[in-house]
Amino acid sequence: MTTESIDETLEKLETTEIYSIHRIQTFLLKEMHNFMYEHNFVQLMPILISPITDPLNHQVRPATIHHYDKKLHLTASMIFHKQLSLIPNDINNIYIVSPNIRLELPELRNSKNHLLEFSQFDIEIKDKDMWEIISLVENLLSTSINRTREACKNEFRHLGRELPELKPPFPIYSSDELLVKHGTTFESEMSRKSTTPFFITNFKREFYDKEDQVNPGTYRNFDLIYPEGFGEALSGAEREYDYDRIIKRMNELNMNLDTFNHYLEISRRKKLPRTAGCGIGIQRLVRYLCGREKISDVCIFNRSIDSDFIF
Ligand code: ASN
Repeated sequence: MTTESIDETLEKLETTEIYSIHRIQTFLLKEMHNFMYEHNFVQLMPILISPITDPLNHQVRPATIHHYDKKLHLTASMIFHKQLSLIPNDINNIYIVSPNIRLELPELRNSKNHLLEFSQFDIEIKDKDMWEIISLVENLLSTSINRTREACKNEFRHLGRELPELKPPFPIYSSDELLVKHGTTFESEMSRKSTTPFFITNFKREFYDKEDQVNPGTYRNFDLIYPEGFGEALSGAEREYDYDRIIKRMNELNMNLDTFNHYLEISRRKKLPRTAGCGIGIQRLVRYLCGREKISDVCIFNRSIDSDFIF
């Protein structure tokens, strides 16, 4: 654990750099909200405690609290609430700026792209496929980033960051193709070499990312990767919604079905809508825009995995 002293905390709070970073973040989020409003999205408020949360694709320490005799999880992502909120007939597009808690294990201690708590710009749409989400998110990010680049020239100058203009469409690769070509470190290697963000499709991960029925063993999901070595930006997918399919995927991953009994009951009653979506890590996005070394460099309050933070 790296201990953080009062002097170090004050030093960070007193730099003007952190204010330039947050001015950029403010403008960026304003543009992203405008985009969603213009595209008819309904904004939801975040949910912070729930009997179920995202099981994630990697192990984290449990983050739970108790209320009476009920055990509640702090939100790891709002994936299930996103799906459920699209049940009403007239609601088709939703998004949330959602705080997520992930008590990462020490293995990720040196990661420059992980925090114990972060926020994601989380999007879900009814009756759309992954290609439509890819095209929406590419449009959302390139429009908002290019406008921020123009509007925040002074802040970028102050940070010494020359952010290139984004020119969609971004390239799309599949993970199996990259694995053969570059080996297991394809993501970080391609991110370092690339000058444009790019998508990678087809990862085997959480049960809720849809398996391709035509090509079993392949998955209708994707990540967006930033260039210049900034790594993963977001993950997204079409979702499993059919009861039998969900049970099959949960069993493959040896999950405890009892934990999800109410969610499963909704899908058994055929109420879970067919949706697709993605979640953009906001601090990762700001780190890329501002060209900072570590994700904690863009946070006023440090939430690095091994930091013994005092505020
Ligand atoms: N928000 C992500 C998604 O929509 C899931 C996650 O953060 N684990 O796919």
